[in-house]
Amino acid sequence: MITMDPTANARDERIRKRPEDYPGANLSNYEDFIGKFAWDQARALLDGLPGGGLNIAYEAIDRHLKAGRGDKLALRWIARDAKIRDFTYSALGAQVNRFVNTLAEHGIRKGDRVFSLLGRVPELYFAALGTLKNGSVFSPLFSAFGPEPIKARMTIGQANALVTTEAFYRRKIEPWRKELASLEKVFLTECSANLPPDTIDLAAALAQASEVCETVQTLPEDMALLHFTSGTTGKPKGAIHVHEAVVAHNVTGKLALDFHPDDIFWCTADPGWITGTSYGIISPLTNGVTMVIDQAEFDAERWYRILQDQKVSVWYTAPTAIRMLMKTGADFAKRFDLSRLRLLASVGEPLNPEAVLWGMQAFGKPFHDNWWQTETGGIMITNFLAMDVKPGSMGRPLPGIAAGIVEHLEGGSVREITKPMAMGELALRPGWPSMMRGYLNEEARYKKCFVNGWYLTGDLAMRDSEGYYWFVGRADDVIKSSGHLIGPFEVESALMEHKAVAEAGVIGIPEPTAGEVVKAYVALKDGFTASEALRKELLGHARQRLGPAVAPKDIAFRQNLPKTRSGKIMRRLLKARELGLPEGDISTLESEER
Ligand code: 6R9
Repeated sequence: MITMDPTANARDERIRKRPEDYPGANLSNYEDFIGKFAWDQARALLDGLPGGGLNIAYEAIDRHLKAGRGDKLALRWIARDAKIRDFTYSALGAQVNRFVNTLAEHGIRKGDRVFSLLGRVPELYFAALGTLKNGSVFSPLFSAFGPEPIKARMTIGQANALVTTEAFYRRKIEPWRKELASLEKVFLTECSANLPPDTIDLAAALAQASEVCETVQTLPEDMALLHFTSGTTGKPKGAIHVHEAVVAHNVTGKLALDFHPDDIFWCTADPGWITGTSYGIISPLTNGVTMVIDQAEFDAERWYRILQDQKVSVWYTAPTAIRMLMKTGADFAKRFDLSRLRLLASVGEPLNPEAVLWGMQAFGKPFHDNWWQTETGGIMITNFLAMDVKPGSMGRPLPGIAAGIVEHLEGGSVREITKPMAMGELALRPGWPSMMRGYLNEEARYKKCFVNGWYLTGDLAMRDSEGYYWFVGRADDVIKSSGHLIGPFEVESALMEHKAVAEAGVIGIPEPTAGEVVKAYVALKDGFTASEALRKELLGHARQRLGPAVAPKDIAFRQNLPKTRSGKIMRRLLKARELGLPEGDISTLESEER
């Protein structure tokens, strides 16, 4: 039985675990395990390619086929209408091979960049694994992006091929396709009889392709994945991940998500964001578990039914979804048989202590928060199954990961602070296999992340005397809304394209369910007057260009926006004013703006 200590105060509160709460856990004694762990052991858990080299797709599928595990269910896909399509490891492998042969037939080779813009449909999974097996670089885009974020990412990434639906293509790609000379091949799903010019019907191509192929020889340091992320300023950054990352994807699945061969795993994240790729595709497959994929969007009853009917044992979700479930009450959860659930995990945004504790009421188990980033490629800090959970804490570092809290010193250097509960920037000692190898074509931005041998995460945090980490906030202006990372600059740029907008400043406003929502402040050009009609027009303009996942939910007009003397909009001040917080140091504010 998991018990809670009701006498403890918030920070000391803990959900105690006893050995019967984690029978057979892969990591049962943290200190002991940490002392013995080495990345070479993790490497040895994988096969590597025959003849040398390493390839993520080979470890995810072919290795299991070779070992006679081809009949095991790899992927159960639940369509929006609740119909089910099952793929064993060998059936999935056959589809992946068809995709590889299709790419090869169309001249897409090793190192070429293949983007996807798809909902959670089986073709997305064939494309991800097939691209990797072909030695090409896979870059998944979130299907709720509008044309601008898509164009920006495909241009930075110099896309050679794209897999998308005909409808997305017509609406989000075709209008600007000619501007991207590198984009040679466009594969379409859900095609009409009237295929747009210069595109390929993917279903027809797959049907003709052979089910047999060899893995293209890739080396551990060959580029495999390009995941876009956002910073405070400038364009989105393409974080480069290599095939070697699979070493971390695989072992963190065992250690943080406690994967065992019989597990049925559901990662609710979309592969358009890194959680949905690292843990929604690669980690479960390399660990040989069965994964469930739901095409539909969040719906409390549907989700409980999936957990029950699919006998999900390990569930990886996000705070926004947990908070939406909380709204429907713990009693609702109890109507379902959720007895197979043995590990509940959460990532992507701060998980409030109430949500951890609500897990106890609804499921008899806490949510296990964990922390990582697009840049780190895999889970870095987690509440392990076999360890007491402190509600509100992100947990402790994974074996092989050295974390610290650092303070910034004059002159640009940093120093570790070891005093318990002192706030500073969360930093990691680089060197684990899934660490990004760069931001594509952005050497300076990449280099800026490393100071005095630390990788600086951009998050503020504290560490307590037992080594548990506590999230405090972002050190920059990046926004996390429903677990999706949004760069304010990208939103501001889209607003600035409207003829009425002179300046735009974009911030995240706290919101109880989504964590934060995007809000924009706009100053108009001379000759334009603020009105409700114009506000609606701007909201529509942003939504059409950026898509619903990124566009602001609210826009407010201002005469001027607060700026520094060098002309940068002070988002921090916009936020302080919005929230009625102290304005802090405003010495750099341009005088006429005060
Ligand atoms: C995996 C992923 C990374 C940023 C990260 C931090 C926030 C992630 C968190 C968390 C509080 C947690 N974040 N996990 N904040 N508690 N458990 O989400 O990657 O989209 O790159 O976002 O998300 O701010 O720096 P990514």
